[in-house]
Amino acid sequence: MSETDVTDLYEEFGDDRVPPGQRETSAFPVLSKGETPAFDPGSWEFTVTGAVETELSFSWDEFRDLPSVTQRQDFHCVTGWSKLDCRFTGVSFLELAERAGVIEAGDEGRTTGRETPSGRAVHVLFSALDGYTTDLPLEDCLREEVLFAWGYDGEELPSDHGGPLRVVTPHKYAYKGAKWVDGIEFCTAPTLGYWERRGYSETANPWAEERYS
Ligand SMILES: Nc1nc2c(c(=O)[nH]1)N[C@H]1C(S)=C(S)[C@@H](COP(=O)(O)O)O[C@H]1N2
Ligand SMILES: [Mo]
Repeated sequence: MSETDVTDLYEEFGDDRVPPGQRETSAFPVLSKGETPAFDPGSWEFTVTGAVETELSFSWDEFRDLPSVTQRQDFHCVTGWSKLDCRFTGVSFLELAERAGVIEAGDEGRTTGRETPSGRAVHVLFSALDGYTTDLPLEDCLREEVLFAWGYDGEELPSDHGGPLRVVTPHKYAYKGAKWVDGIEFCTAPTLGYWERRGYSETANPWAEERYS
């Protein structure tokens, strides 16, 4: 399977691949606010709602039939560790945003939030099976490396790491990547997720050390 290496995305943000204040680790620690939730492939449903032209929902089988990509990415936890060269396989955020009609390619391939009857999408709220939520400005999500990942290192994503499906955000601290994700809502105004309400940064750029707000 072909693989795209996006580990050079740091060049957009800073001089060093490992962001300031981070230490490289070879382990892949598990960080969850609670227990790993149960996953039932028969009843699992993924929804795309909010300021879109067409709200979408997918069963597990339908989600797995979506076009997928494999990428080599780095993973930066706000608690100070970074794991380099993770291989994630999944569906790009752009793929879902296009299917729902959130975005429209402009002249130079740029994307903009589109007006819908409920307004213009500017923000995204991710939800998950354990009740976790996290949010990001829409423009920070409209990037090829934001993936809904079901595969890790050629295997199914382990449940502790968010299997069956998690978000990965290699350009952000990893709390922006909802494990056990089961929905995205396109919002017409900024809204705060679980850690963001508790003082963590909304934008979470590791190269600017945006840890807390
Ligand atoms: N649903 C859910 N997603 C989550 C969390 C969580 O508690 N619940 N923790 C976040 C935090 S703080 C981090 S650092 C990463 C950790 O991912 P990992 O356990 O695969 O290392 O997941 C993020 N996504
Ligand atoms: Mo974290």
